[in-house]
Amino acid sequence: MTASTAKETLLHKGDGLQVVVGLGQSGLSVAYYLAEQGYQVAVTDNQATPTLVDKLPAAVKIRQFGGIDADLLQQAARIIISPGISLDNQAVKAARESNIPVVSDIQLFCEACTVPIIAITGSNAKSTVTTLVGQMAADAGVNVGVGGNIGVPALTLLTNTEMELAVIELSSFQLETVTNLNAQVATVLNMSPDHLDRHGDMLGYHQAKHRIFQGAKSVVINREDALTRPLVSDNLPRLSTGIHAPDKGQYGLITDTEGQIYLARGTERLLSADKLQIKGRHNLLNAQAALALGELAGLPLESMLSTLQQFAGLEHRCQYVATVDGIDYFNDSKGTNIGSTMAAVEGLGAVYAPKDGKLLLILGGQGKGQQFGELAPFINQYVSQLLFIGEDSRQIEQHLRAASLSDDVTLHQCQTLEGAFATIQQVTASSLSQVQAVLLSPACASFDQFSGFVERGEHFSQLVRSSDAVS
Ligand code: UMA
Ligand code: ADP
Repeated sequence: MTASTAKETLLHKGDGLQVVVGLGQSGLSVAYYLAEQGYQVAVTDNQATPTLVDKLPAAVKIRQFGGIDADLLQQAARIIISPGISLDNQAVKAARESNIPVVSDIQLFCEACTVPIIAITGSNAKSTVTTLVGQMAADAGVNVGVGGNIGVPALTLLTNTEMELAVIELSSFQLETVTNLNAQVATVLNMSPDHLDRHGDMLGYHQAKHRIFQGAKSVVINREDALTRPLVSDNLPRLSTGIHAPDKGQYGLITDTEGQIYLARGTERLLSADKLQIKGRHNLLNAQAALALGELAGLPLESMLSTLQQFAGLEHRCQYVATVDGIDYFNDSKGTNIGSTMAAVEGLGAVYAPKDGKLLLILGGQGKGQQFGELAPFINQYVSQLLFIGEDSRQIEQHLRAASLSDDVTLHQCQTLEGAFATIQQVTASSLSQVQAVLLSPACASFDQFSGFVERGEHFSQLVRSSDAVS
């Protein structure tokens, strides 16, 4: 349909037009949801032929592609914006200046959802904790819907009329247009710089994330990360997590005289850490967060502890791939910001350091405005070989050099994963190499070279498996 025929249609149909901006997964779910509710719906997208266009319901007749249609937006009663599109988009900005409300699919979801919502955000660990809590609920016999940023548009959960609980992973992009989410339990798991190219600075990112607490009935916070605390929530039930021994009624870790670590609630030892399949200090925090969220949603402790022991973690998150010529390979392609890469380097580095082993770390991709110098202390401690790939690799190298990277760390510009594997062969052939593990934890988005972190991780694992002598 051309712009002029679209306008004619609008003139005929009058007010109440709902304009969906972006026809990705969330835009499609919104189009379906609103069309079913009887709204007049229009869709616009930058792409000339969005891949999901054939899936649009026939009732959605106004389709403006090849650019976000500013005129169409001016005629909207409400704009439902996809998370991948910035509020700074010219057409969207103009519509906001005309006082047209702009919301995300999550706003529609929370207004329609009649069951308790567990809402989870954070810079890292969202998908791990969301999956874990969803599994805890399912194992406890609760009819649970799991969705949001994790890849299942939240609105699609509403088609399950038997749903008793919704567990929703939320990104800062989804949250920046949400008001009064009214979650049963809300949490910001952790805060480290990410998406600063979209939010401008940490303050903007923090403000977006903290919208998750609006109307929350209870909250879970991370004691060691002040940025996870809601600014106003004085009288709300609250549970906290942390790496130190917990106060009464809170979650934390207790270490016994033999060095054995336990997940604990107050003085009660709940589970020995070695009973968990997910490893590393960060995963002990994730386990606590899941228990705390589940507790505030009324899930039984015994059942949650049983789920915890069965949970093997998610692909592309510090996932062991194989051992080749005595070197272990780990795929942490989901390490898309410096916070996650710090956790991976620290977690795995601590495993190899007692054996005098070092990591070979592959970094790079799209840097999203982060300050990579913050990684330098972790790299100096645990990494001997640093390989760069992707479009921001030179800038990342500059940041690290300016942040006093140790002379003991050797740097290689490799451009691609194939280039990185050629370098890995040379480096590990040297008898002087201390490398005992190769870690892909790029601290960057992948979209310069891949369709996403999954494709990047699969490509890495494929290259590992096609290396000679996989043992
Ligand atoms: N588009 C434009 N103009 C733009 C940008 C995009 O027209 O400037 C169009 C594209 O042409 C495309 C559509 O918008 O047709 C894509 O929309 P989208 O980028 O919002 O993606 P969706 O397919 O709707 O997926 C979104 C989330 N994507 C993003 O936030 C970028 C998915 O999270 C989420 O799983 C899905 O909704 C369901 O809720 C992905 C993600 O990468 C996994 N999230 C980021 C992250 O985790 O770091 C925030
Ligand atoms: P998200 O959905 O927030 O991206 P994921 O569970 O997919 O979170 O994990 C993303 C990355 O963060 C992975 O590299 C993972 O190893 C790392 N990670 C997991 N838990 C934590 C944590 N508590 N702190 C820092 N990084 C973490």
